[in-house]
Amino acid sequence: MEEQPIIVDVCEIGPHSRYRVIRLNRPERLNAFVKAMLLQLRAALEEAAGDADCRAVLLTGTGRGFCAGQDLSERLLSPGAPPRDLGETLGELANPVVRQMRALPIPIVCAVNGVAAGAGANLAFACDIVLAARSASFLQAFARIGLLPDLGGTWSLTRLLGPARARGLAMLAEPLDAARAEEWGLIWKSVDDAELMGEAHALCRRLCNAPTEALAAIKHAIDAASGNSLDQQLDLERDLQRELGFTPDFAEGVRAFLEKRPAAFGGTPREV
Ligand code: LHQ
Repeated sequence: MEEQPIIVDVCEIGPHSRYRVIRLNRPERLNAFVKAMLLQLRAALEEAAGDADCRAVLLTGTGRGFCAGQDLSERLLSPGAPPRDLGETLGELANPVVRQMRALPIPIVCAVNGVAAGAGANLAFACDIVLAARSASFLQAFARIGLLPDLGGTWSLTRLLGPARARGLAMLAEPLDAARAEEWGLIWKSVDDAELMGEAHALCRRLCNAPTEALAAIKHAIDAASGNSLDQQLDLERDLQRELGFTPDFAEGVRAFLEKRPAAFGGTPREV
């Protein structure tokens, strides 16, 4: 049977509310990236962006690994052949995926089901909420083969951990287990292996019932924070809060609080 490197499932939550599960699916290669996989990942994210009722994405891997980064067998040189242009692969295939993930106005939950190495680790860190199975590990494998962290790794590691730990991980290329990744603030949570997918789906359901526009604003503001001064960030918060103050979700949130009942958010398709 022909390989299907990306599998997408749609989970319906209610009227105008669903989430999409995107699964990296080359388990015999620990879901290492090949060109078709990056192209299909891009298409799957585009579909999610274009689906007005899609309120969260769950990204995970099939089998015992999450993703082992670039498939290195695609990079093996035959004698005399010129080296492949890695900049082209990043510029045309991988970087657009990270840009799409950050531009997507809904949360991306990542369920790291096993080892996440090289570009695979940094794909996880490009998500919004990262859960990892206790047995999973993160490996900035790049320096082992003469490369630097890509897919935004030098940005996300520095931002999440600070330069001291970012340098250590990138230069020493040692694995970091899920518990330590949680302790360091690199991920949201590590959970028992058997509970990973249950927790990830529960989070997605919760996010589907959350105020969609507020989540989009939170994602945008937190991403903008590292490039902004406090003054700029205060202005951005003012502008976003102004917009949120006019949403039905805000009105419902306040009403529900005062009526001492859980809020019933959403129900209208988001703008695409
Ligand atoms: C693999 C791979 C793999 C091929 C496991 N390729 N077969 C550049 C350009 C464009 C876009 C994106 O980014 C990049 C940069 C990068 O991503 S560079 C980083 C590339 N990745 C790595 O260097 C990681 C290589 N893999 C490993 O170090 C290990 O496999 C890890 C630590 C991930 C897992 O170790 P184990 O649990 O001991 O598994 P294993 O090594 O036995 O792997 C299982 C199979 O998967 C094995 O094949 P086999 O036929 O022997 O069963 C591996 O050869 C294959 N595999 N990673 N990246």
